[in-house]
Amino acid sequence: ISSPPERFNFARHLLDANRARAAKPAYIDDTETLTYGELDLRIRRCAAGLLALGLRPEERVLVVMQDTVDMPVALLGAMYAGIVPVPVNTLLPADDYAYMLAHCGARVVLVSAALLPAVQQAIARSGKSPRLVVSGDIDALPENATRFAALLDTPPLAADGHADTHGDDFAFWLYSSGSTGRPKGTVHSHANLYWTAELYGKPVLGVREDDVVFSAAKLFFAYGLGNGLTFPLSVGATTVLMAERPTPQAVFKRLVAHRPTVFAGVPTLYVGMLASPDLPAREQTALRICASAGEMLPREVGERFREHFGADILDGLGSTEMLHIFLSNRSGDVRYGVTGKPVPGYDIELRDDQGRPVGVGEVGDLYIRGPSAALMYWTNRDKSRATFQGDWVKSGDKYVMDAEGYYTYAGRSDDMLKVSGQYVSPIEVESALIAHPAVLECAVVGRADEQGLTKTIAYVVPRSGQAAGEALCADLKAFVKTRLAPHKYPRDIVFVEDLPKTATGKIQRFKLRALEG
Ligand code: 3SK
Repeated sequence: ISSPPERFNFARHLLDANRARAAKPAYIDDTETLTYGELDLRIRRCAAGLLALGLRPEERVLVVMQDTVDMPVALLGAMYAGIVPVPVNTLLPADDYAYMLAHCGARVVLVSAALLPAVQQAIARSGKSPRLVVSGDIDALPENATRFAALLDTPPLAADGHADTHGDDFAFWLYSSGSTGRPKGTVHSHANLYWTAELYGKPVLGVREDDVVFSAAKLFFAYGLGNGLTFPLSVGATTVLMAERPTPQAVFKRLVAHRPTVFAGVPTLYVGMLASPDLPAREQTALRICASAGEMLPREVGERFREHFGADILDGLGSTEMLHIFLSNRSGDVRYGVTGKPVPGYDIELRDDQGRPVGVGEVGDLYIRGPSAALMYWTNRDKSRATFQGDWVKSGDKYVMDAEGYYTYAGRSDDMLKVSGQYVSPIEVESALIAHPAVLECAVVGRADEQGLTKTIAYVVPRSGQAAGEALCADLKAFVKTRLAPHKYPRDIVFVEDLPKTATGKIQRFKLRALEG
């Protein structure tokens, strides 16, 4: 696989790759179909529009957008102009947006109309006054706002008018969560996108020009960005986008209506799909291959899915820091319950606490080396140094390798939980719970459900005089939902008289984990 040229702009690279497909649908969303020719034109118009707003190459633009055709246009339009898009989770509370806005220093926010209220609250709290560009239907535009549609009326940059970026120039950021502190702005280059397509999208997932691709994981996730943008556009496939939440019903509707051949989801979704009475018959769908990431895919889920749809799910492990999957099962060599082998082009090492390689069958901390690694965490030198160690990136996962070279997940190295494919920091959930007047103390851990998937459980010591029961339980869940992204609320609350602690008063989460078996 050849390296990209030194001067390399990923948006320009995709436009060049698809010049001969002007009439072919590139994207189908809930309201329109965009051909490759129209995509090309809109990207160049968007690039010109962002520059006309006064943005300059290397400046960040915050992107709080649902998955509609405007989202890839926004991301690639910014990159074409050398501007750095920062797509963020669309389900975050206003406080998180306020932090990100201040941290990335964006002077422009691209936002879907449905998400405008949260963004406006964030702006009010941040003390900043960015310009807003609103995608989708909206009756009354706020002051200081432009319609995304108006941006697309800007005369386009020329077909060779892209920013003359180096492959290692900043292309975009993604925020990645940690067990402590604020999310980290993970900075990726133009070349990194290229590498994920060349190393995983084409040879492992096997996305082809004749595919219709549908990713339930949204474009603001590293996983969804690869599945729904980098890979299909690198081979000229057609991609289905969905703005709504990825419930089994919403997914079934697209599987039947658009008959995607490639589908990407997370284990919780696959479990929900298989349990649903509305599961479509194999004949109603056209699945050829599927991907799963985010947490370990339980073996029986993969097996039942294959039996029903006749398509394998390739379970893999990726990270925001590596941009996409670096350890994966392969078609023709699928072992459900195992994450597979290193994706060619990536090296994996398992190390003990002293940093020495562990032997076959021993659990070690997973380190990865590969060309799609992020450049750094923005303005976070300590965490950058702890994660990006020379050529190697510390993943934070524990793994074990068997004698045949297959890797199996053995837990997280820190207290982080992965719920529905997204990180949840127990400390963040505890901080939200403790703000409730009825809570004296609390500790949050993960519990595996009957499928083996992690759910968040809170152990709560109520203040004296507080009745611990159903009503308080419901109240606490609702309270957390108002403060944190919805996937973070505790699915179960256990009321206890006290929490296990060390002599110095530190909560011993491992003892609670042991209770959870
Ligand atoms: O969670 C994962 O395994 C993953 C996969 C691809 C890209 C990003 C992530 C976090």
